[in-house]
Amino acid sequence: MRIDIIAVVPELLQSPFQHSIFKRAVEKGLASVYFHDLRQYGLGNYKQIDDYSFGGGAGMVLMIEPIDACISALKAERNYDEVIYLTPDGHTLNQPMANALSLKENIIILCGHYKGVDQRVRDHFVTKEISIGDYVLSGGELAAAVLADAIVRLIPGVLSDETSALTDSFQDNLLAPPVYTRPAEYKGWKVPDILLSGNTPQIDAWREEQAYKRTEERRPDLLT
Ligand code: 6GU
Repeated sequence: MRIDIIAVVPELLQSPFQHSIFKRAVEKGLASVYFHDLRQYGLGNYKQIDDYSFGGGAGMVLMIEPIDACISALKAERNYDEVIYLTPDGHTLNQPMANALSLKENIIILCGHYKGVDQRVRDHFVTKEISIGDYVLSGGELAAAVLADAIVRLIPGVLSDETSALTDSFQDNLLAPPVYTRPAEYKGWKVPDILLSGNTPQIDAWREEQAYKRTEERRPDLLT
């Protein structure tokens, strides 16, 4: 999978992609990520990318020309399955959306900034609008890192233990159960006996029960 990210502050994006999951995915040739500085497509000597909102109101709006120039340059090179716009008024990201996106070949992620982008960008270039939750970030860059992480770790072969994505929270609409590692006792705090028993069917049953209890307590909405 190839991911092209268009951002106003691409510097915010560098570091998360140089470690762990992304690093491994890139090294294995399973994913590649490219960053594009919208400013490079800006208008005139000042490389203008935003302007005042028609009709008045506070906040600048990202202009259509630089975004069209950047997206068109990318589309001239290859076909894209999706052009995703990250915005707090998008559809809230969930695991099924991440699963579906992990099967795509090439995607563009456009990060919003300021008061957002000219509506015509959304009407004519964008194919999906995604929010990462009900709170407001200063820009879409960090949201892009979150979205890309959620997608890339699901590409087959990226995780070393193939089963581990399957037992994630949300993958079966249940939160993950508690996990423990050595030592079996620390300051008198013991690991549940069942996990040390070696009885796999009983351990599986315990984990499922714990996952259910945790979900009921914290996220009853997932059970309905
Ligand atoms: Cl995608 N962008 C911004 N600016 N804020 C957000 C968001 C996105 N998702 C949640 N909050």
